[in-house]
Formats: sequence, C-alpha cells, structure tokens
Amino acid sequence: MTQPLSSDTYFEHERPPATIQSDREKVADFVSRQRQAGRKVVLVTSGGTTVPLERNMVRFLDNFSAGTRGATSAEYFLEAGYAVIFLHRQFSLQPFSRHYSHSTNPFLELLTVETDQLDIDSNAGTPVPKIAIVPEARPKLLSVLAAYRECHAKGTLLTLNFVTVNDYLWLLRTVSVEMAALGRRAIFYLAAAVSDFFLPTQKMVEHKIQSGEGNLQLEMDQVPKILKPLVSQWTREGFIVSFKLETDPALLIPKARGALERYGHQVVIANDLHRRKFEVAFVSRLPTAPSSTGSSAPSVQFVEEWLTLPTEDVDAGKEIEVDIVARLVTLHEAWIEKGTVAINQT
Ligand code: 9Z3
Repeated sequence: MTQPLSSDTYFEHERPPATIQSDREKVADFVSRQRQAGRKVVLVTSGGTTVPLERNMVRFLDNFSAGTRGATSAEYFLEAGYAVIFLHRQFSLQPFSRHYSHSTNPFLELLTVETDQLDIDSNAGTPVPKIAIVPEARPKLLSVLAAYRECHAKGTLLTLNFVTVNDYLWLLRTVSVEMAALGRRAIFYLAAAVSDFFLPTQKMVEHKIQSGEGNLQLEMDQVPKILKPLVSQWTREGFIVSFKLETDPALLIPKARGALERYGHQVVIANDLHRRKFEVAFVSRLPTAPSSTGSSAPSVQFVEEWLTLPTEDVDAGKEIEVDIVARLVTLHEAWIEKGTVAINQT
C-alpha cells in the first residue's frame, strides 16, 4: 500500500486555484475586523469536494453532501455571536437562502398576486397588480430576513467557495494560516465531505477520456491527511472539530477514535449517513494519564457523548445543529479558558 503524500509535497506539485490571493486578502481583512470587534470566529466547511478525471474536465467523482449540516450550523453560530467564514462547495446550500432553495419552499410558491391592490410599473408608469408574500410564509421569512440583515449589517459572514478537492485543500491551508492570529478564539468546524483519493495533475489525461477503448481503469493517489498539518503547523491553538461519516455503524466510533489518535485535535463528531439528522456522537480524548503499568507510554482514553433528537422534536422541525452548536459553544468557552475539552461520558 502506498502511503499518502505529505501535505508539503502535495502543495509543491498541485497548483493553487486562481482566486487564492484575493481569497487570502478577504480572509485577512475579515479576521482583523472580527478581532477588533472582539468576536470569536468559526470556519465552517460544507458540501462535497470533486475529483476531476481529465485536465479539460468533462467527468469527475463527487463526495456526497448537500451542505445542510454546514449551512444550518453556520446560522446557529451566527446566532451565538460568532463571525463565520463559510467555505462551501459552489452551489451547495448556504446559510439563510437554504430555507428557500429550489426544492425547499420554491420561491415562486411564496408569492401571491393581490388583484385588488395596484403598484406602479416603474418603467411604463402604468398600474400593475401588486405581488406579495403568501400570509402563511411571512413569519418564517421575516425571521430569516431579520437574521440575514443583521449579519450583513455587522459584516459577520464571509463566504468562499470550492469545487475540487484541490481548491478545498489550498483554501483550508490559506484560511487556517490567517485564522492562527485568533489563537484559541477560533473554531474549525470541518463538515465538508472531502475526497480520500485524487488524480494528481501529472497523471491526468489532458482531454476527455474516450469510450470505445474498453473498460476504464483508474489508479488514484491518496489525498494527504490534512488534519495533521492543520493541528501541528497551521493553527496550533484553534479548537478543531472534524466530522467522521460512516455507513457501517460498527466502524463509527473506532474510526472517530482513530482520527483523534492520529491527529491529536479536540473533537470528532461521528455520524452515520442514515441517522445524521437526529443522532451524532461527540468523541474526545481524556487528558493523558500516566500509564498504570509504570511504562512511560501514555495511555489514551476516549470519551463519547451522544446527542439524539427525540422523534417528536424531529417531527416538529427541530434541527440537530441547534444542539450541536450549543454544545460546541460551551466546549469552546472551556477551551479558551483552560485549553482543555471536557465532554461527558454517556
Ligand atoms: C459529515 O460527516 C457531514 O455531517 C455530512 C453532512 C457530509 C454527513 P449534509 O451536507 O451531510 O447535511 O447532506 N462530513 C464529513 C465527511 C467526511 O468526509 N469526513 C472525513 C471522513 O469521514 C474526514 S474529514 O473520513
């Protein structure tokens, strides 16, 4: 089995996206404004990354994620007073507009024509029927609009986007290096679904892969394990929360523990693909205790805290991200004060 590339080697060989410099400037400016305002900042990554199969890309592999977890969590972080850098897959769900996507509450269905009231057509100067929002949609729209306007007025949301896993890796490095200035007052909430395998540019064909040449065989390289440099080089004091997605329930907790052991970050939120909307587990390490056998090797112990939404809450439309974010805000406060994470064993 070939080992994954180190992230340094990766960044030496793969080119940055064209917008990297302007994105860096936006982030630097945003971070400095939020520091002046005394706000904590969270980076929320969201949506799936793609892996192009050709340099002139016609085909690509994609990772599953609608962007619901990220977009929803971003709104609750804003509500909790955080400034949010929302790094998302182009065209995936975004905070606020997610409530009115083409499939959820389609825009045209919210409108009604009030035939008894007239507006003046600003171009023709003639009377036209007035368009209004249907009454039943107004309370929700008003509250979404109020939160949206508040975050625009305060300048607390910066949105950046990626398409490929290469865009994502470059942006994550760039953003996290800029966020290092925030020290412990930064959260990294890594909900994006990131490809594990990619085709290096050197191995990629230039033009569209042709059919008629038999089966397609691909050998992909492993994407570098990006949490490692994130934790140990780019942002040493940040509160780092990664997500672990599995479809086999038996693997969920062992894989989450494995990630904590390997990277040494603060929390893994483990979710099963089919239960992710109502159940997640927070997994963390206990502060290292000296080994009981007297050997110098430290014994790593893990704690899990399960967060489950009761069916009646799910039916009433409650989103699990409310509880995820509330819990993280508390854990982050302790992290800022003491530099430790204390989740409850359940
Ligand atoms: C997640 O596990 C997210 O919670 C979901 C959210 C992608 C399931 P939706 O956007 O779904 O609400 O539709 N994200 C992390 C997935 C991931 O790729 N994790 C890597 C892994 O599991 C580690 S970074 O190995």
